Amino acid sequence: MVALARSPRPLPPNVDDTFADDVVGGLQATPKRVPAKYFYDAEGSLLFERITDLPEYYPTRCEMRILQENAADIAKLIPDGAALIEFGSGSNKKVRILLQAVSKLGCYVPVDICQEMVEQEATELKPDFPQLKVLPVTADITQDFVLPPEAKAAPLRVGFFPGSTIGNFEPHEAAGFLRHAAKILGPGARLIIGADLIKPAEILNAAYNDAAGVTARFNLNLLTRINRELGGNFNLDGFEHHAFYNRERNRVEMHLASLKRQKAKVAGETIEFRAGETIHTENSYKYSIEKLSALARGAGWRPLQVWTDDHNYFSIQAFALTDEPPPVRAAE
Ligand code: AVJ
Repeated sequence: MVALARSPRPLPPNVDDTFADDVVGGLQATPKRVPAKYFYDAEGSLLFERITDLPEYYPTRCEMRILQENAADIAKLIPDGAALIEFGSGSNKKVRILLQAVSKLGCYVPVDICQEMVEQEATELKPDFPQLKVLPVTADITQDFVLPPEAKAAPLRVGFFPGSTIGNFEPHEAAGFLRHAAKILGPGARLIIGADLIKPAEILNAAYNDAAGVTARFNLNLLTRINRELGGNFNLDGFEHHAFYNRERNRVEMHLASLKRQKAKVAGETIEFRAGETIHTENSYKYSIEKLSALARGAGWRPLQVWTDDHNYFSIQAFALTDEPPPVRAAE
């Protein structure tokens, strides 16, 4: 047993080791919560890949379709010599569609909190795009990070934020992210965002409660990760996956519900659970096209174009940075 409260791996620059603090802080709060970004250890990333293939989980298929059918149009937003910056690039299958459609990209910068992930991405793209300059950056996209000099020197930068990852943020955090992306990408920038749309609750509930139980395993894997990396002793049989659409707030919530009164230790702290008490592990906000463009406008972005699938389940929305400085940041 390792008594380490912190991950033993050396940390890449740009990434703070806040896992222990975030988990302990979140479990000591009321209601209990853990940030959704911690789902993605190696096992969690594999489970998420499996989720994207589930019959009930429509977002990835819809987004891939939209990208495939509109690649030439979307690529027009990425001029010759531009730097393409992907925020949180878990897999490269979406960006490949864009890379095939653009003629002379200056460089491609995948940014992800997981170093193995960005490096693997660079290696996998090499054989198919031998001319492409891939400059991976390991960073938490919600924090400030520095672009490689070549991306800074490019005539303009285009951000790519697919996968409805923006839905994991609280709306005010999403606004904060959009302002932060504007600052990182700089003058003349464009931004291409994949966002899940509001739709009937039955479809949403099915997508997050798949019959094969993969989403449940993905959710519970967070406890496995906490046990391993933070010296936790969660009993996985004592918790259950709960996911439901919260109509008032336009979000799917995921929770881990304690099946009984119990205690667990994490990083030396004892956490008590009432029977039925939950750890809130994820919000997946669904946006209308208007709501997302309003959020983007408020952060200094001008809506350019929107693409959707035939069912209007998912959207890809493009924005350009306006010349005016973004509105003064309101207190949050
Ligand atoms: C990767 C955040 C877009 O919210 O749909 C999938 C994560 N959670 N099933 C989503 C997820 C449960 C996913 N995002």
